[in-house]
Amino acid sequence: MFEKVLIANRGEVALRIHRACHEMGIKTVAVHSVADANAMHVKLADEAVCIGPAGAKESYLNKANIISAALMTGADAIHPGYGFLSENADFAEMVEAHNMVWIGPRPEMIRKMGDKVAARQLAKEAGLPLIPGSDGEIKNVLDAIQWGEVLGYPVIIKASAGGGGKGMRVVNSADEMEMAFTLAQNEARSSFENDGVYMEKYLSHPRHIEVQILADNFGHVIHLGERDCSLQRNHQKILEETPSPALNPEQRKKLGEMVVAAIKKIGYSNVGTVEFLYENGQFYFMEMNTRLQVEHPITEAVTSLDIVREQIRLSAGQTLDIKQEDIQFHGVAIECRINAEDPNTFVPCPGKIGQWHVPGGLAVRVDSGMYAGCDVPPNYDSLVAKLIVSGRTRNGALMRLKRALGEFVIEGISTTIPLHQEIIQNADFIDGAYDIHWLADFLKNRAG
Ligand code: MV4
Repeated sequence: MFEKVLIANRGEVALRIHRACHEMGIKTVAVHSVADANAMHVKLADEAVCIGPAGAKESYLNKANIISAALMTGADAIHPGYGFLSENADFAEMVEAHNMVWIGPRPEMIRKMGDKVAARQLAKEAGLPLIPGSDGEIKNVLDAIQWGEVLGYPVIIKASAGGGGKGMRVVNSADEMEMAFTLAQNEARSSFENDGVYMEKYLSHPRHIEVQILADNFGHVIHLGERDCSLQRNHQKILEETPSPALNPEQRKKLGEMVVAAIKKIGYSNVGTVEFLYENGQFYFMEMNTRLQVEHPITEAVTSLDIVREQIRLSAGQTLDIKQEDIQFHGVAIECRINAEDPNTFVPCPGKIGQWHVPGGLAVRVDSGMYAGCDVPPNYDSLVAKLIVSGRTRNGALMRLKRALGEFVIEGISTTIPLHQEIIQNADFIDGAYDIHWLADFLKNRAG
């Protein structure tokens, strides 16, 4: 096992990884920007290295400085967390080239899954159901119009190098195609330095359902159930829950088995998440995330597993000693992402936190890097805390969530707590009757 891990991240996820390391007897190295000199992830770590000025490009995305910090402190491995360099295959290769372990899947797998056309092909070969779409990239407008005919409108054009919603364009008819194709291609080129695009049939009212997997280097694969992440705004998830209120136990079992079989065929190892769109009782592969995810704690809450601990073990080359039949799912867990944002306009609201009091009690978890008197710098993501509650039933979890949100005190900045309080009292939400477009409608109606 590793003796020392460098955590190439900040905020709550840096704390999350630090905690898993310390429970395993592993020393931690924090890296931080100038703006984060007083951040909690720096205080908790055994050692800390400043890697650059406030801007993320010059600090948390500064590959050379992070590698230097790891070499200087004698770290055996680097954990990238989520965001920043977590799905950067070049960085993963750099870590390995310097004889350290990358805590994540093999760089080649990150690269393949980062190419959405290649990922679709891999998923298809592994037996996952795809959204009907183009075989490979679309090269020109003529090609695009032909695929539009084949698939039937509406269709969606996506960037091969995209993901997470960047560079997508819905096309409703052949008339719109020339314009949409050209814009999508240009947008892809300027955003990703890669103008590859492909096309899928557009699903108009799907849910976003994703499956967490764990896989070792010896072909052992298990799934930890699904998460419903349909509640999102501008491709930023706001609230996630497990199990999905849309699935019955039979569908859940089938989905899990399908994903495990596919992951074995693909030969993927480490933690990962397979994302699906779900509409009219059908699942369609969307993409695969080759990292630890923000919302992993809801899965931990219903399985009692420590996903980061397992990830570290897997990366150290240990076998997955948990079998699928050892996994028991109990109850329901829900996560609210609490952002430093205006709850009505979503404008980021960095600043100095005054009073800070987190809720507690049975089945309540708060993951946060914040504390009373700390700064929320303007340079990074606005997430200030994740509130995760669980309950024996969905209703029980919702009652607990309402209670916990009411206990939270964050002064000095605006947060999205009031938005969560409204959402969880909505009748549709309480019924679990929401898809990926539900929140936009809710916000529109709320604005009056
Ligand atoms: C889609 C889709 C409808 N039909 N693909 C958004 C993120 C990116 N990973 C893929 N996305 C979508 N792909 C087809 N064929 C709708 C979305 C989508 C979406 C998906 C998941 C969660 C929220 C979303 C919000 C808008 C659009």
